[in-house]
Amino acid sequence: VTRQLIDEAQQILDEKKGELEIVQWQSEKPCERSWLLENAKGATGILVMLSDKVDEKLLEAAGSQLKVIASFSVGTDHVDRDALKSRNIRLGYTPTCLTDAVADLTIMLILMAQRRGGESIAKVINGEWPQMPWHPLLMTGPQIGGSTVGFLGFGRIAQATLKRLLPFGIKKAIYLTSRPGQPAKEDHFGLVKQATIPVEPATSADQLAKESDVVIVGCALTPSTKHLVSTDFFGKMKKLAVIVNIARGPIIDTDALVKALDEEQIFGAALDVIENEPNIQANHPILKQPRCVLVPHIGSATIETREQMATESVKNLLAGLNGDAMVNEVEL
Ligand code: 8YV
Repeated sequence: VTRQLIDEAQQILDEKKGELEIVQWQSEKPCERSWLLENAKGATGILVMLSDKVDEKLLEAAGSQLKVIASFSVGTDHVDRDALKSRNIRLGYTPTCLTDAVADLTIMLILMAQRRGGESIAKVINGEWPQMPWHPLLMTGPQIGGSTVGFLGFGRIAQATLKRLLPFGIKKAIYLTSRPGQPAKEDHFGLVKQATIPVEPATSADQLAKESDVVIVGCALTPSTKHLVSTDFFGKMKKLAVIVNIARGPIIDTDALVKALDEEQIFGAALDVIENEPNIQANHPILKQPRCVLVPHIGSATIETREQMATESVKNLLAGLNGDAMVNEVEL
């Protein structure tokens, strides 16, 4: 178990101590790879986080008795699924319990980007407020009502975000999935078929970039979505458009984003994730962009959600060990 857990989750695990030998990373710092490789040896189950790469090397280190990986996440890009499949190892994850928390944060980020939240807070903290001139357009940004919102990826979190956006009076939603131009396969809240505004599949990333006032990056990170948003994409976006990333950092090319902001090709950005997180150098140009808000991957960070993620991960781990049904299992 590569983290310390909380409350119910830790309790369920501790109650198993008579039956199972449990080896758990004890520090609040992220688990070290060398510790994981060493302690995985002989394990039948491993509970991991996003920063723990589950690859051939780890599976080799663990040995052929390994039955289950339980991930404390909805995303599984840190896991080599093919390697698990070929070894008949099951994979548990937590895809549903964090939907609301991440969708809530997405709303915060959209408003931060449109209403210049980061820039505003900085002005107050830097003591600039008393000197600020006043004119009608001071600190103004585009309004959320009336926006066309483009979703790159239209799964549960994106659809929960759309549900929250409807009362703001957005005009239209468009989305791109791995099947461009096709309606989303799953309609989690009945909005694909029956929203009060047009909700339409985009035929390409270009179309989505051109039409959207707000772009929400909410797709999985795969070889085909890495740098899906790069110079070309930014070049097609509207000057007053904003982009929000609540998925995975590498979907947006950070250098291209810095350039787009520098050259005022877009209005602003708000990111929960970024390439090479959490190791962002203090002098990274993105941190100097007043129109970019960056928060440290807190999408799922509500007390309720994190408790549930922890509990579900432990339940998935134990179910995998016992050959029982998991709360949520990835079909490999
Ligand atoms: C992290 C996430 O799991 O679930 C995901 O895919 O990106 C997050 O919810 C969480 O921050 C714990 O590291």
